[in-house]
Amino acid sequence: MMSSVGDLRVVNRIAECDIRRTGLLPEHVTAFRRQGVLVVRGLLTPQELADVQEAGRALIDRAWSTRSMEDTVWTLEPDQPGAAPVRIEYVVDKARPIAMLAGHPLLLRIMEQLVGPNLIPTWDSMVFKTPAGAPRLAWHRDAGLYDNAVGVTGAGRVIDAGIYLDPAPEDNCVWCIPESNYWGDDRLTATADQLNASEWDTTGAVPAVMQPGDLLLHNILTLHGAPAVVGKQRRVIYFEYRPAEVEWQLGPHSAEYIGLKQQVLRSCIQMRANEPQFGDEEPFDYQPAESLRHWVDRPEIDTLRFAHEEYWRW
Ligand SMILES: O=C(O)CCC(=O)C(=O)O
Repeated sequence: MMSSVGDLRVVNRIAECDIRRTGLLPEHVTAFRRQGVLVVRGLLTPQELADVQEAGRALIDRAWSTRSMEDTVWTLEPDQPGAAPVRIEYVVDKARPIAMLAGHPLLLRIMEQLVGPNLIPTWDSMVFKTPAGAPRLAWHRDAGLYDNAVGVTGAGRVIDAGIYLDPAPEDNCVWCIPESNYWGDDRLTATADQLNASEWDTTGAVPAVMQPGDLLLHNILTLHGAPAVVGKQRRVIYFEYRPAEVEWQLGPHSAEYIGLKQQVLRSCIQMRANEPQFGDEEPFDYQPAESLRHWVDRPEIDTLRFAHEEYWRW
């Protein structure tokens, strides 16, 4: 079901932006602030999509062949029958095409518009379903929530950006409840408990049906979940972004983390700018407020992996 309001298309109630046709328009920003979710079509070119798909394939193959739990979440202990990997952390450090994706100028301009000029990357992960299967992802808000989270960021400046490497049809996609980003804790908990009481209940939710190369933005406060699936592949690269001033004042990471992740971002932008494939692009111009340029005077970094647990403030 699709309706059209000017340039803003509304599909099953999630607003959509055709990014290479219109850019991110004020009505897309308004829809995201209101609903806590926005579909952005066609972020990746076919070549970049193929490169990141190949990188994703290699990371999953490595998980299967090593059965390692390092930075990798499995459904069961990896040596148990039926175990399957479902998540790999710090993927920017593990694959050059994913590091270059983290420097994508169109992606970063969207994030700058929504998060503000002081955006920093916080989490980077690949969440995936292999044909071996993945269990339901229960209804939840994402981690790293603030006290009084709705007051801090109900309108959405802490954002998860999911870049799709495979199709996500209705029976294998993320579902979310628009405007739940404004719910208080009691309503949120009661609704999640109710929905999670049965194997898969989508009451009040809408599906985020995605195509490879698309981007799904969700406010980390938006209630979302995904059904169990077997026999299908769906890989999503998730980059989370936060405003540095919020991280500086409230955490969850230490102040030192801000400078390190700004260095990661700047390295990814530079890596992409040096790559002939992206020679025609205007690189993203990262210009946070002067007082929040925490990379200045820091030693060079030799990794893109800064483990959360070494930098928690809480
Ligand atoms: O891509 C998915 O299936 C959902 C991932 C998710 O909600 C999460 O990792 O918190």
